[in-house]
Amino acid sequence: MNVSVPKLFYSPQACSLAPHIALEEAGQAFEPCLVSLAAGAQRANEYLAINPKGRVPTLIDDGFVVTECPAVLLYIARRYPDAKLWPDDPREEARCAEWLAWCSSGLHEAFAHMRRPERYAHSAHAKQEVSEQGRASTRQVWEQVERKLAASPFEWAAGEHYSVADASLFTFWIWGRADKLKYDMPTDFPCWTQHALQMGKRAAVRRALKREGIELP
Ligand SMILES: N[C@@H](CCC(=O)N[C@@H](CS)C(=O)NCC(=O)O)C(=O)O
Repeated sequence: MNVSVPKLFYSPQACSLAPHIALEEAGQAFEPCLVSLAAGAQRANEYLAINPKGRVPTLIDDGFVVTECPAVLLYIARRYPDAKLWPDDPREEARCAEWLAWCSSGLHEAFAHMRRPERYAHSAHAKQEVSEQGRASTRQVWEQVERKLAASPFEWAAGEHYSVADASLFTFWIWGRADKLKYDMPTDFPCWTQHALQMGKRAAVRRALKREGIELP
């Protein structure tokens, strides 16, 4: 019998890390498919035929294709309900959705202005300005995340329970530590770092980090 398993198209240290973690948390078979952004593989015709946006992540489950981190994470959580990755409680659910939206439209977009100014401006001068402003906005939004976590009495992003919001938040902690931003995460973002350390204790997180060649927090 030919049993197809979900395929996750990911690139190391990209935002696809969050669904990668979620699939590991689900504990069911999946096929990780590397799309090296460093090598420009997202622009290859073969990949564009799967995801015309030319971005990761893409998840394919038995012919069903889903893109965009919040949607991919929601799908994984609903597809594997036993893993309890999506909150039942309405307030935790709203908080989880809030984090996913903010990570995608706030954190990721601020970072994209810094890293990909050519998306937003044309002349060299304008691109430089967008990039510089993007760097400043990224720092501001990272500080907002830290304040939001500091004000929360809960261990996990959505509340008492672990959820896909934690995987998403963790991905941006990894970006904060990485070369492009090089923030001193433990000193400048202690609550977020505490969260990252908790994440690093989870076997599923460790498996995903290992596959992507990322150091533990
Ligand atoms: N809004 C999308 C953003 C996806 C995205 O921009 N992914 C980046 C990696 S973090 C990418 O594939 N970039 C490739 C490129 O810009 O060429 C989502 O939430 O999934």
